[in-house]
Formats: sequence, structure tokens, C-alpha cells
Amino acid sequence: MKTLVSAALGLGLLASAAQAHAVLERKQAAPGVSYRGVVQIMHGCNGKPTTRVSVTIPEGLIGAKPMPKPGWTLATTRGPYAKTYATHHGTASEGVTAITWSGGSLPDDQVDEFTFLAQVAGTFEPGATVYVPVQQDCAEGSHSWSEIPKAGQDAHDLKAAAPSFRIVQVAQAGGAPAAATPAASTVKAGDLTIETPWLRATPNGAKVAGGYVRITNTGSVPDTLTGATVPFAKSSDIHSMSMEGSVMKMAPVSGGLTIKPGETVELKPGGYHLMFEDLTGAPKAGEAIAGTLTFQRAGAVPVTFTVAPIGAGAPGGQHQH
Ligand SMILES: [Cu+2]
Repeated sequence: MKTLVSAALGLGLLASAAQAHAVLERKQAAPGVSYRGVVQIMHGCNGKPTTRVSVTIPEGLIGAKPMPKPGWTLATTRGPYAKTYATHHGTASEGVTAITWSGGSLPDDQVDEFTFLAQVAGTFEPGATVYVPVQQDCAEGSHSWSEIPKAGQDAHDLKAAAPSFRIVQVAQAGGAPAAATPAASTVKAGDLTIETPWLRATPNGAKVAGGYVRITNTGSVPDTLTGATVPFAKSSDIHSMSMEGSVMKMAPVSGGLTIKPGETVELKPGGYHLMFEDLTGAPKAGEAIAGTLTFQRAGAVPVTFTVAPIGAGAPGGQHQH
């Protein structure tokens, strides 16, 4: 009977959380990484369709960029940040502070996602919660998902809590901070050990960049690498390389790259690699780039890619072919 009661209480909590009409799909991010803010609109307002979604970018989410949506008009507001932040391209003291999608119509019985990308400030402490207030306007009525719990208050007790995500620590080999030893950055994510993520520097104007990493599955179930993100690429693919006669051919790996239990998969020049596409910037040798690897089971895992010189065959630049 006791179990039943606590189960019911648990359900009650879940139900109240699930009633929130606006939530963030990704619940955590590490300081300094790129965060993909996917605001999910789960319901309309009393059955009426949603016609406008406005997201307030909180202090500490730097360089926010919205994704356009067909059928919706995009608008952004820019403003000064409270602080000046270090970014991958220098410093930033102002940027997008609000994003609005309007003019569409999302029926009450359908869901949709409104997405932005931003860099999480390196100054956030692990354990902190970042709130992203959302204003939802409908054909009739509106919801303001903007309540932020005060110290000691539970977000579940709020009627209209702002969507949020948590700041988590990136595990580092030997306990050294990421910035101090980027070349040796090893990340553990559940049963996966992710070693030495690196990129090749590209000349300005390059359209694609290759990315490499070693992944070991120490668990008992397979996981699949499905993609990766870095701030300077709009999309990514996983490619294989093979010789066709005397010609090296690249082809996308459909369905991702599976790492079986006990197996180590190495993405390296001349073999499997991450292909970053639609570049909006050029990674420079010596930089450390915060990004993520996306796995079917482990989810989005924050990693730091070190950047090796153009044409390098290995992260340190040695062993060139
Ligand atoms: Cu490729």
C-alpha cells in the first residue's frame, strides 16, 4: 500500500510537470559549450491554436541565433549583456536577448519546436539552473511561462514555471580543467569513453571540416553516434571513406555509427569521420572548440575539439601522410 501511495505521489508530480505547455527538450549543458535550445510547445491555450512564441534569452547564453521556421515570421531583439563574455571568436558584450516566431498557427492537438543555438557562458557553476522564459500567445488567450523558483522553492510548485536546463560538469581525465589540457580531453558519458576529439583547421571560406574522435563502449548495450555540433557549422554528417580504384570516396553513413559493447571505434583521417558542413567560420589551429557528440542512448555529450593545423594527420600535427 505504501508503494502505491508513493507511486501515486510520483505520478502527481510527473503530471503537473507534463502539463507545462512549453518545455526545453535538452535538460543539461556544460559551461562553455554550444546549447541547442529546443522549445517544445505541447498545447495551445484552452484549445485555441498557438500563433506566437517569444523566448527570452537569459544572461549567460551568448550569441543566440534562432532557427527560422517555414510559415512563421522571425524577429529578434538585441541588447547589451550584463557582463562581457569570452567566446570562440573573442569577446561578446551584447547580442540577441529575445526571439519571436509569429504568424503561424499550431493547433492545440499538435506539437512543434522552436529552436535557437547559443553558447553557454563558461562562468556558470555546475549545478546551476538556467531559466528560459517563454511567452505563448494563441488565437485567444496566452500563457506566460516565466516563473522562476526562489531559493528553496520547487519549480513543480509553480503554475507557470519557465522552461529550464541544468549546468553540468564535463568529466575530465585526471581532473584537469578542460582549458588546461585540451589535447588530452577525455569525456565519460555513461558507458562511453570519448577520447581526443579534434578537428582540422580550415582555410577561410572552406565549406566543410573533418572531425575525429575515439569512442569506447564499456557497457553491455550498443550505442550509436548520430551526429555532432560545433558553433561554426550549421550541420554535420558521419562519413566513411573507401578506395574505389585509385580514388578515395566519401559517403554518408546512414543511421549513424554503432559502437558495440566492448568495442572502440576510431574516427580518423582516411576512415570514418565527422563532416561539419555549411561552415559559418573557420577553426584555427590551436583553438579549443566546445561542441557536442550526439548518441542515440547517451544523448548530447559536451566535448572540446582541439584544432590541429590544416592537413594534419593527427591532433598534434605529427604523422602527416
Ligand atoms: Cu567527409
